[in-house]
Amino acid sequence: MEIEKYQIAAHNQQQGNEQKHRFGFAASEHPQIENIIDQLIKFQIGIPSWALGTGGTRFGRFSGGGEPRSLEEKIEDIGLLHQLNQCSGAVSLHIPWDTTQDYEAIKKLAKHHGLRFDAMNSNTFQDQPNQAYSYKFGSLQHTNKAVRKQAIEHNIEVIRQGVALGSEALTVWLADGSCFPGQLNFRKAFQNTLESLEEIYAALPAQWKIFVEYKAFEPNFYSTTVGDWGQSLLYANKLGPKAYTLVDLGHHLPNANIEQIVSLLLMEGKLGGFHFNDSKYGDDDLTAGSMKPYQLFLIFNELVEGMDAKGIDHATGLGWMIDASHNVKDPLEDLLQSVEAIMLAYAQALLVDRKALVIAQQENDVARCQEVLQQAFRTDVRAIVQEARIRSGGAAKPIQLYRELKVRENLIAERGMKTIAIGL
Ligand code: PSV
Ligand code: MN
Repeated sequence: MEIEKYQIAAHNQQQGNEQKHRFGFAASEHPQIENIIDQLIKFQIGIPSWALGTGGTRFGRFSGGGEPRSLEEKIEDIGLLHQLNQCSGAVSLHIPWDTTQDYEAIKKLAKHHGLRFDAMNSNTFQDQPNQAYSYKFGSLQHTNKAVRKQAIEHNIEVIRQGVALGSEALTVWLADGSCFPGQLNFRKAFQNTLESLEEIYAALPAQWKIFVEYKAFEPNFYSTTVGDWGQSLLYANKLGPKAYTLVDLGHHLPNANIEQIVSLLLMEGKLGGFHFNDSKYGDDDLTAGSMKPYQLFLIFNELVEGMDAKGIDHATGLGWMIDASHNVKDPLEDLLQSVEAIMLAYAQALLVDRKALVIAQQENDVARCQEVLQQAFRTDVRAIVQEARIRSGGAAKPIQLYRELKVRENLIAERGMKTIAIGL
């Protein structure tokens, strides 16, 4: 299914003058509004290919039907999102789940939907059928060189597939670690992982980056070999200039100050990319901004400040991707909500009065610092984000139009009720 331009135009027409009034008010309040709109229009969020189906837990999975059955259908779904909001213009693939035989056809299809390929993800956390060695006790860290070699080769194969599709980054997330004290020699595990990553790094084409994603725990519950940003940064520094840290918002121990992590990684020139999601307890993979919208804003506040300080382009400087799972919502509606929350946080961060904040910080005027930040956070920027979306050809109210056009019902009619998207 595809949404036609005239359907979006008719929907936008129907919204009447409400948006004009709301945006007019925002414009009168913020003289820099056109600049903010330009930045919002350029900002694109990568959609993970593995988040288009219903997620589940180890206790069960309740599919809503119409899930994409192939890579082509996953791209079609992301195309629908992008038609609706015009800011989901990238896709992040996971190999081998998304391996294709026809790269040219996939590239053409993505182009048709206005999508580019963001970071490719390797998978050495699951065993694949016909695989010679098991990853039960790790992959790049494994005590057996042959297992490490197999995992290295898989990552190099992912780079090869990414090159064929026009991607320019590889994200490595390792489940490697240990479940019990004494199981692992930490230093040996680190060294093995580093040596393996060095071999993968050596296979990166000139323009490519490698993102080392960290995670505190799960599936291993005693130690994780890339367990936090410090360990990821160690690897990235040792590997070289093409290596960066990737921050997944759900991968920290409770109450970690993620905005401070982001700020320091940017300072070190080592922040490469993001996996957006939200959480209450652990790696819950919930809709971005659904639990802690203030935290999301504070992260964007550091991003904007830190990127501007370094002259990094907001839209292209980092890999902006979602990594979420949807147990009870329609995956496409959930992704629309995540993208919207990210855009709102970005817009609010662009509104922060930086000069006033610098002065207040310099003067140790703590109350004023909070006032400056919360002035931006408490601003209703929905009309600004909506205006940017409408100007770039998207729908004023993406979820409303999605429902009016009965997109899910159409997908179920096309694909059936019992389809299962390949992924987790
Ligand atoms: C691991 O929890 C993770 O965040 C990594 O990014 C994986 O690639 C992704 O989820 C899907 O399993
Ligand atoms: Mn992730």
